[in-house]
Amino acid sequence: MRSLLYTTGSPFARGVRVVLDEIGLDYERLEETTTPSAASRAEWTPALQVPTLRDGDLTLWDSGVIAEYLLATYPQRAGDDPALAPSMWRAGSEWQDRLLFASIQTLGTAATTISQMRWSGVRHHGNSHLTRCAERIAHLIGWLEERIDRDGEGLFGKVVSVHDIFLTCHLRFIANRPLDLDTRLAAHPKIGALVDRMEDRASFRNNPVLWWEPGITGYEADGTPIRAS
Ligand SMILES: N[C@@H](CCC(=O)N[C@@H](CS)C(=O)NCC(=O)O)C(=O)O
Repeated sequence: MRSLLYTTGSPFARGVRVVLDEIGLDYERLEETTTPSAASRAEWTPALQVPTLRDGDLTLWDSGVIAEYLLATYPQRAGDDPALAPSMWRAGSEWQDRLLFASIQTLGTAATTISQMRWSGVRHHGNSHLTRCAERIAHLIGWLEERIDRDGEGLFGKVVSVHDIFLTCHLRFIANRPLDLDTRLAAHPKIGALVDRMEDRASFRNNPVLWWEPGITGYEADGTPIRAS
């Protein structure tokens, strides 16, 4: 059986869950709402991070590796029109596509670092490393905006790419937490339109991003946060 270990809020895990839906693959959902002990995570991965996928005898972690494996192993597509691209790297622009994806994941890491530190009591405004993370996000968004040709189209044009999926997950993660981070999507209309179009796909609606702040311990079936009393 295929299984995915993930936390409710992880944007990296949301990207993998969306890819699984776009391909139409069923899997056991091992969802965690809190971070378990290191020993428990280490049973899955020495990185102690989610998402981690088990598919038969194979255990994979790191969302980009998992997404590349899924696209390469399962050629079928069950998503909306336009369907998910056949691979993460287009013939003739492999290095540009790899650079794009690495930059999107760098944006995600900057956002989750700011988030993790916020819950440890360190806000980005008062910390030089986290301020640089926020500046990195702003610069990457500006750079990515230049890599989209038309409003609403993705980084691969009309085709839906894993890049579009992960960029949307990272930006919506930022929007759904009280991080004091403004992604200024009004000033980046092509990315703004792309995010709106992606969130409208069934694969995104099936894997919603939920509001989270300290004290939220779970969710009602409709996504309403449950707060510790
Ligand atoms: N490079 C990893 C990053 C994954 C990551 O940062 N996961 C976070 C959740 S968003 C995590 O597991 N954090 C728990 C921890 O660091 O202990 C990937 O792409 O999968």
